Amino acid sequence: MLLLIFAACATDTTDTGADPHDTADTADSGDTADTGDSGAAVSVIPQPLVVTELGGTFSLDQAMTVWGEGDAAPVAEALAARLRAATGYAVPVEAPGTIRLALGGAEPAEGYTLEVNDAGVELTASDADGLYFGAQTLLQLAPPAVYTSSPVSGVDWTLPTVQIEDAPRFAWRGLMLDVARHFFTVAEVERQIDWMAVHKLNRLHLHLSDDQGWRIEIKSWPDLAIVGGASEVGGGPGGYYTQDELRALIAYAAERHITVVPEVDFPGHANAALSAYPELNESGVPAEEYTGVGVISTPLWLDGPDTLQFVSDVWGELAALSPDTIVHIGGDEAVDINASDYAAFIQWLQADLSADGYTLIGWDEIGPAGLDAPFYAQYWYDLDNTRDALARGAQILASPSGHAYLDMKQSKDAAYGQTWAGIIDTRTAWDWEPVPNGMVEADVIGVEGCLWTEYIDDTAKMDFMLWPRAAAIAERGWSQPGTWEDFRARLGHHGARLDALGVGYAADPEVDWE
Ligand code: TNX
Repeated sequence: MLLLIFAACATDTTDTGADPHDTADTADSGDTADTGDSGAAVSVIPQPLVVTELGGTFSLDQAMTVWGEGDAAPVAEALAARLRAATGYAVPVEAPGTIRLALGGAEPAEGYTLEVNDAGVELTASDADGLYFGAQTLLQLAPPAVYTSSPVSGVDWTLPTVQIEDAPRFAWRGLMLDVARHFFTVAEVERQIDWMAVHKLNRLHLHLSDDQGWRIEIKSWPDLAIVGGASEVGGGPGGYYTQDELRALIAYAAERHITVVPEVDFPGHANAALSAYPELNESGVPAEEYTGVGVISTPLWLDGPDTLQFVSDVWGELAALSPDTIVHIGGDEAVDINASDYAAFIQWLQADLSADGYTLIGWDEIGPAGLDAPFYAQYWYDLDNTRDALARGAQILASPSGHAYLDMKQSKDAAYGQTWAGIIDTRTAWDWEPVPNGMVEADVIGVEGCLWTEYIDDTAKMDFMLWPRAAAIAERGWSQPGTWEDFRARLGHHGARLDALGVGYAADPEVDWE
């Protein structure tokens, strides 16, 4: 019997101090002791809280059934569907169930208890999220072929017997995709949603506007999408989501227990919007389309007679589509707007959103803007701004660019990627402490990996930049701190799962891929 409880071994989260648009290497990778254990037969990412191996095995055969009723039924159906696809067995959802899912446990939110014993599998949770995440753990106990899309023959579908008690360290375990610099279709984003679910990531933050493109249909300002959507970095065709498409994407994510967080970025990074409507420009003529790779940040004309109505209309439509009450207002790099105008705009936007019941999150620049709680600040660059936000009652979402910016190169000789926040190999994406110095755990709502797409123009590059580093971020958000050696060993096993899923991941040479 092996009991694995992970001890704290934190590394400092410090300000990167780097200029985000400077090319210097400034990674601050912390160090942890290499004393971990590979976890033997049970090798799960993200690492569960308590794993007790019972030393036996249990086999799933063609007679297996799955059972769950009420709110457990959709999770039972999803689990059965995955098992059906991989094994080719019938896997009916019927009582009493070889694999039994039940709500009504005393587990913490999103947590679960999973036991595989000689008689079958018991999965309990207090909420459907917990059951869903527990089902993800169960799948990782099975051979990696459990992730294939068509039946594989000759596989012995054996599970180790085990007791697992698990719950996330943080409530928000996110991934941000910048679909503005390059556009990615609903289907392309859904692939990533599938893989996020495998890793218990539960927030998909979509960066829907930037200088190079506008990606969401706004019915009251149709040229935003039609004109502002027709550009991207490099001069490609761009694109946008209709509201129906975004609704479908949100529903697809929700079935996988992932909440979509939409962002349109104001008051900076507004060039695409300004290119669509002359009246949003002080000059009275539309801004010129921008398709460069370099970061500019065209500001909104805050004194314009139509500007606030425009922003209010955009958010009126977008917030109504949002599945949650937290929406992302951007707020970064408004370099051409003075601090008091910036603060007045952000405060106005908070009031406008809160009148409709929404709470905002913004990049850490919103810290000094004088907002009132509740709100959230996404720490990416400036710890002083982040501390200002905390002092105003915000909770912090941790995306320190030196660890969580997945658009950085993973090695010095990588063919593409940024370097201003450092070289981020898998270890650097894994090895950091989400609670910044001087803050406590309750100050932090969670972690988020960010993929900016100036250099990412197809799904092969997207896969390569996201995986396995997004798995490292997922572990940072879900699990207690552990050792790199232990994660490295589990990741070596995990490669076969990523292969079965069809993920074109970067095979970091530090990992012994099996
Ligand atoms: C900084 S992060 C930005 C983005 C760029 C990114 C490139 C942030 C809030 N702003 O506009 O895409 O650097 O790494």
